[in-house]
Parts: sequence; structure tokens; C-alpha cells
Amino acid sequence: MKIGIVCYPTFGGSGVLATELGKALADKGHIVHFITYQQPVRLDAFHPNIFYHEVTVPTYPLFDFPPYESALSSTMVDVILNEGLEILHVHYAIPHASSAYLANQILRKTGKNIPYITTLHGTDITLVGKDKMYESVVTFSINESDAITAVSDNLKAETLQYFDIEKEIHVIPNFVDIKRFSQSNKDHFRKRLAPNGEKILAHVSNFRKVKRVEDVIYTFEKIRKVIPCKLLMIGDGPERQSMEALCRELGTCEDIRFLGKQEKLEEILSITDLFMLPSAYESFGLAALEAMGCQVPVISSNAGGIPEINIHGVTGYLTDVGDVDAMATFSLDLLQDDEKLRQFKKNALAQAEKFNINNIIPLYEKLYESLI
Ligand code: GMT
Repeated sequence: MKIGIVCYPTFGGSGVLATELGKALADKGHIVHFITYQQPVRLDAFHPNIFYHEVTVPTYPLFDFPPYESALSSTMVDVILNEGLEILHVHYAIPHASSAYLANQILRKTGKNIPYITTLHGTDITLVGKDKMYESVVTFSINESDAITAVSDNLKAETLQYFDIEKEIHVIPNFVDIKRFSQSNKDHFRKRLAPNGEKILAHVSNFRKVKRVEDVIYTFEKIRKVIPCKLLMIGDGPERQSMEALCRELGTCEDIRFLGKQEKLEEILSITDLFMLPSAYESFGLAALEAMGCQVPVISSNAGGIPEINIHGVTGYLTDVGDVDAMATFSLDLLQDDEKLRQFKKNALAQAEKFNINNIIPLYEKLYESLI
């Protein structure tokens, strides 16, 4: 199949998922065209079946807000016509679904009808999409999609609760490439970061408010009072500065490393003992799944779709949002019991296997085939 994929190119989960999907489809022989404003971060190697089309937005003194949506629709039309795309798959509703709708309408005038699929990822529904300034366009363009997918049962339920959706929403969960996200021996790396055998905790996110990064820092402070440990904070975003200030205030800086955005995440996860995801909401929690692939148990909140992947008492522990005391207690329960930690690591991998990329890609292929 010739497939167009539209996504955000940045480190966010929806862009990561879309890029990994495109790469996997290309490996299976499909021709994949990415359409976005920057080379997607995980699109880091040449592949004969992958093409990248950059959306450039011409500016003009009149434009306080350069019209990205128009440029995106025009690029979609251009790529669909010139490359003979058979299906368009847009990730994150805003503004990709409405741009796809417009491209679709333009193409109809030329006699071409190309189906488009909208995959809902989370904040496009639960946070931004609900905003009155976006809601009607989001509802309309989702409903006009030829198929709608959501990344968890929870996100499907949230979408149906807040939007007037007239079509079936297919749940196709996030996936992990276990070949890449698996544990490898990085002991030299562990020795550098935890020279005295300290336990290593990690958090990965875009440091937005919804991630409640402060809960990671407060939980770590409590754990650190009981056992020697180190915390790796991976990613970057609006909350990073204030989190660094919080570490200074709490006097925990010497045991916390802010590593910024990292490409070889699997290497860091390979030396991690516990992954922290205290989010106020997560439609799925791809970062936690990638950690589980590397055999890292997860301490998380029980928000949104997280309970669909992190199983309490099996792959980690879940607590109410903001309950840092419980997060610290559960973390210590695992970190102080080597046998239990070993078992949870095994369980985490077994759970990640359920979301193995090889099981999930065929679900998308089947959906594409049914629409073309
Ligand atoms: O996590 C983020 O805030 C980024 C966001 C995105 O859309 O880029 O991630 C969302 O999509 C991921 C992939 O489907 C999910 O695994 C994340 O749970 C979801 N984030 C939220 O719902 C907050």
C-alpha cells in the first residue's frame, strides 16, 4: 500500500508512535510518505520505502499567525496526487484531522477520493480538543474521518463522553518494538551513574504540567531518605527549570541528573530499576511501555489508560494521582526486595510482549485494507 502519515515530528508520544508505525509498515514492504513540518525525531536512518515531505509555511507581514493548516492541506493534496497515495493516516486530531478533511474535499473536485484515518492520542481529546475554541472543528473533522482509532479503551470512553461522535472508534493500542526496547548490558554506564551500587529510578516525559513531574521529585526525596539511589530525569519541556529549582530547594541535586532529550532511551532504560509515571492523565503511557520492554517495573498513577498497561502488584504499582507517600512506599517495597524486583522485571517484559509491534501493526494494515 502507499500510505501517507501526518504527525507531530517532536519527541511527544503521538509523533513517536506515528513514526514507529511508518517504519514498521515500510519494513513490511509498504511505501510510506511522512508529511510534517520537520523530520520526525525517530526517523533517523535511510529506508528505501520511506519518504519525507516537509510542510513549509510561507510568511507574509500580514500574518501574525502563519496558516500552517492551509500549507499542510496543500502539501497533502500535492503528495497524494504526485505520489499516488492510497490512504492518509493522521495522528493527533488538531489540526491534522481538519487539514485532512480539507485536502479530501479538494481532491474530490479532481475526481479522487482518498480515505483518511484519524488516530486520537490523548491531549487532542482530553485537554486541547475540549477547549471551546477547537471543539466544533475537532468534532466535525473526527466525524468526517473514514475511520477513527484511539490508543486505549479509556481514550475511546473519554472521546465518547465529551464529543458527539457518530462513528465507531476502533481501539488499537500503542506498541513497542521489543527488538529495540530490550535490556542490554550497560554495566559500565551504570557504574558511572551509580558508582556505589545505588538503585536507579527514571522518568521520561515532555515535562508538561499534566505529567506532574514534581511528584517524581517528591517521591524520590522520600525514597532517598531510606536507601541510596539516583534519579534520571529524561526529556525537556516547560516544567524543567522549576523542577531543577525544586531539587535545589530539597537538597537532592547531587543524586538527580537531568539528561534532557535522549535518542538512545533503551540504553538508559537498561540500567534503570524503576520507572516513574505519576501523570494527572495519560491516554496510554507509551514511555512506561517502552520501559517495560527493557524490563523496568513501573510506579504510576492510576489515571486514564495507564491501568490498561501497568498491572498493580504484577508489573509495578498504581496509586491515586498525587499520592507521593504511597508511591514512595511501593517503590521501597520493590527496591528493598531483590527477589520481588527480579520477578516484577520479568512480569514487565511479559506484559510489554502483549503490545509487541508485531501484534499491533497487522491491526492497522487490516483497517487500511478495509478502507482502500
Ligand atoms: O505525552 C504527551 O503529552 C504527548 C502526547 C502526544 O500526543 O504527543 O502523548 C499522548 O500520546 C501517546 C501516544 O499515543 C500516549 O502514550 C500518551 O499517553 C499521550 N499523553 C497523554 O495523554 C497526556
